[in-house]
Amino acid sequence: MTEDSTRPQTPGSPGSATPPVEEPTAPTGPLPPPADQSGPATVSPTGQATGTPQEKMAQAGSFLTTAHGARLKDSDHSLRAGERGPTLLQDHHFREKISHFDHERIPERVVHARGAGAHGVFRGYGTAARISQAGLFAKDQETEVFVRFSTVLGSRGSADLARDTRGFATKFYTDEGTWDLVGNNMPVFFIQDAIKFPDIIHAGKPHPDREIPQAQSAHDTFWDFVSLHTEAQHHTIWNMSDRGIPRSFRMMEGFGIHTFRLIAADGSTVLVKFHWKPRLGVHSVIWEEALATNGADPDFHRRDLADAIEAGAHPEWELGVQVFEDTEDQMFAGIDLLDPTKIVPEELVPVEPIGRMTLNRNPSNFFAETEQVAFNPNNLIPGIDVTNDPLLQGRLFSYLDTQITRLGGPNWNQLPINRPHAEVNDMLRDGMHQTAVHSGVAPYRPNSLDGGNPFETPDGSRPFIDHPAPVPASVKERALAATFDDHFSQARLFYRSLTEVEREHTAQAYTFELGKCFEQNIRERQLRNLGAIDPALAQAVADGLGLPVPEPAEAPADVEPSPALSQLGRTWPLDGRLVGLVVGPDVDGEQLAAAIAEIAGAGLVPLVIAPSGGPVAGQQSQRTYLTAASIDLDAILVASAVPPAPDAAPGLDAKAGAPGPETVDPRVTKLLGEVWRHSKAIAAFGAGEEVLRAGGYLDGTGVVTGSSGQEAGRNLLTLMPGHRVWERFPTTGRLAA
Ligand code: HDD
Repeated sequence: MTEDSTRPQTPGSPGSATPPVEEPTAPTGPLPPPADQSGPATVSPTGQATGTPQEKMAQAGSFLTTAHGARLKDSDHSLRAGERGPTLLQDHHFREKISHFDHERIPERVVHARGAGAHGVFRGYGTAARISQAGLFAKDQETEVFVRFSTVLGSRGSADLARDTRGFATKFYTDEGTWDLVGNNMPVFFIQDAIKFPDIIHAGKPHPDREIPQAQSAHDTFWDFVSLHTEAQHHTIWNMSDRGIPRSFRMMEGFGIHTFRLIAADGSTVLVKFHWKPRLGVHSVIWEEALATNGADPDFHRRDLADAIEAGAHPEWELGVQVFEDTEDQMFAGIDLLDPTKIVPEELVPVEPIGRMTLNRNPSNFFAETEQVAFNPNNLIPGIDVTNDPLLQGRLFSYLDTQITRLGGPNWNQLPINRPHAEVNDMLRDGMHQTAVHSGVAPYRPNSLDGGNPFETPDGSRPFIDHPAPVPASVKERALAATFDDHFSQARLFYRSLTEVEREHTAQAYTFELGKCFEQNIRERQLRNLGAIDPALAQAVADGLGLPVPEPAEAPADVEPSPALSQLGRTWPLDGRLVGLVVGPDVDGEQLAAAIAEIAGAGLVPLVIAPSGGPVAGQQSQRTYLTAASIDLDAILVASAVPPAPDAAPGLDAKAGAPGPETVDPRVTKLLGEVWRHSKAIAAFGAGEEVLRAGGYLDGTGVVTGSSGQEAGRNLLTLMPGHRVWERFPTTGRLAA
C-alpha cells in the first residue's frame, strides 16, 4: 500500500495486509449480480479498517438507470448515426446526463463560502432553567445539532488557513422548533449596523478589477475600509492576533456576539451573551505554518475535523452564558450591550456553563449537508429572543433572503439538513422545489373547510412569543446612540491583555498586512489608529514598514486587562494531537513500540516517519522524510540515528546548499529546524539523542530525552499541554511593557 498523504495512518493499519481490491468487471454470472456495494477497505486515522457502509453509497441497486428508473444498457457511448457519425438529438440518456451535470453547482455563499460541517448532540445541564424556558437547556435533555465552521472571505475552494474570522454556526434541532446560533470564533464584529455589511464585505473580498487577492485581508481595499471606519478596529485586532489562524476548528472558542434575551417560564427576562468553550482549549498555528499549510494542505482544517471524528476523538464545547439584568438602558459597567463591537470581560461577568455539545458524526454527503445547510438567526424557539442590536436586527432579514438565491427558491427549509425535527404545520404552499404533498383545501385562516386547522397555539401549549419589550420613545432617524461612539478602548483592552509573544505575533501580522498595501495614505491612516490602541504597537509596525509614527487618532484609554483574552498560560487535554516518530533503518522495534504505546495510550496519534514508505521495524510508516512537515505535527520524537539515505541527494527541498550535520539525513535536519522554529516539543532516546546533538538542539528549551522509548514518550507528553514551547519564540522586548 502506498502512503496516502490525504489522511494520517497509524501503526496496526492494514497496510500491506489489505487484500487487493478486485477490478470492476461486467457481470459474468446469471443476472442480476448480488447488490453488494460495500466499498474497498479504507483506513481511519487510528488504523481501523472501515468498509464503506451501504447507506453511504450513492447508488441503491445493482443496475444503472435513467432518472425515471429505466434500466440502461450502455452509459459509455452516445447514440450516434453510425460509429463515425454525428450524435443524435434523440439521445435522451446523453442529454439527461450532461444537462444534470451542467447544473450541478449552486451559487456559493456570498460570505462564509468555505466551510466544513459535522453532526452531534447538545446536552443541557439544567443550569439555565431559572433564566430560560427553552426545553433544550433542561437537565440531560439531548438535542441533535449540525455545526458548520467556515472562513469568511474566501471562495468555496480557498485554503483553510487564511488569516480570517471563522464562522461557528450551530443548528439545534429541538422538539420546539429549530434554533440557530450563528456565531463566529471572535466575540465582536466589524460594524455596528447591518446596513454596513455590504461595505465591509466588498472591501474584504478580492478587488473587483482583477479578482485578487483570494481569501486574504492583506490588500488595500480591506485596510482602506477598516482604517476609515474605526469601529472595525476592535474586530481587526482579533484578526491580526493568533485568533485569526486557528490550529483546528476543534480548538476555537465560539461566540453569539450579540446580546440575546432569554425568557423564563414565569415570563421574567435576562440579557445574555453566548460563549462556546472548547474542551481542548484555544490554540493557533503561527504565520509561517499557515503560509506553508495553505500550499501543502489547503484542506487542513476540514481534514482535521473529519479525521478526529472518524478516529473517535469527538470534539466538545461547553455552552455558557454571561448573564445581565434586563435593564431599560441595556448597559453594563458603561458598556452598551447592544453594541456588537464590545465585549464584557469575563473577569467582570463570568461565563456560566449551561450545556455541552459533542460532534460525533461526519456528514455522509458534503453537498447535501454542509453545502445545503442554511442557517438563519430568525430560527428562535420559546425562551430565546433577539434584542435591538442594530446588527442583529439586519441579520434577521439577510439570512432568509440569501437562501432564496443560493438554494433556488423559498422551500429550502424542506431540504433534509434544514428540516426541523419538530412537527411543521405551516400554511406556506407551492413554490420552486416544493417537495411536500400538502393535503387539505384551506391553507388559510380562519377557515371552516379544513375543520379550522391549523389553530393558533394557546399560552399553555408553549407558543413562541415575541417578547413584549418596551420600545424606547424616540423619533424616526438614521442614527446610533452616543454609547456606540467609543471605537478604540476595547481594541486596546484586547491588546493589553495579550502576553508579549502574542503581541509580537500581532505586530508582525499588522506589518505583513500593511506591507501588502500599496497606498501610502492607507498605511499611515492605520498607523494613526494603531497609535490610539497602543503607542509601542504603532512604533513596532511603523518600524517594520519603514515609516515614521504619525500622531495617534486619539489618546490611548486607561484599560484594565482581561487575562481571559490571552490564549497562553493554561494547560489543555491532548486528545488527537499528532506526534511524529522519526526512525532510521536501525531503529529498535521494541523501544519504538513502547514509545508508540505511551503516546497512543494518552489519546494522541503517533505517526511513524521513515526514510521510505512501507513497513519499518514492525510498524507501518505513515510519513517519509520527504513528506513529513512540521505543520503536520504537534511534537516530534527522534527514535534512532537517521544517517543520510542514498536518495537524500541534493536537489531535495532540504537545506539546499546550507551547512548541516553530515551524520544526519538533510530532510530530517530540515524537519527538525521547522519543528524548533515553530516552538513544538522535541524528544529523543538512544541514538536519537545524537541526532539532536548534531543539530545543536539537545540542550535547548522544550527538548527532553528518556532512557527508553516509553520514558522519552512520557517526558514529551509533559511538554505538550501548553500547546507550544512558548519560551522558545524570539521576542524583542519592545512590546513587553
Ligand atoms: Fe453573517 C453567513 C456569522 C453578520 C449576512 N454569517 C454567515 C455564516 C456565519 C455568519 C457563521 C455562515 C453560516 C453557514 O455556515 O452557512 N454574520 C455572522 C456573524 C455576524 C454576521 C457572527 C455578526 C455578529 N451576516 C452578518 C450581517 C449580515 C450577514 C450583518 C447582513 C446584513 N451572513 C450573511 C449572509 C450569509 C451569512 C449573506 C451568507 C450565507 C448565508 O448567510 O446563509 O446572509
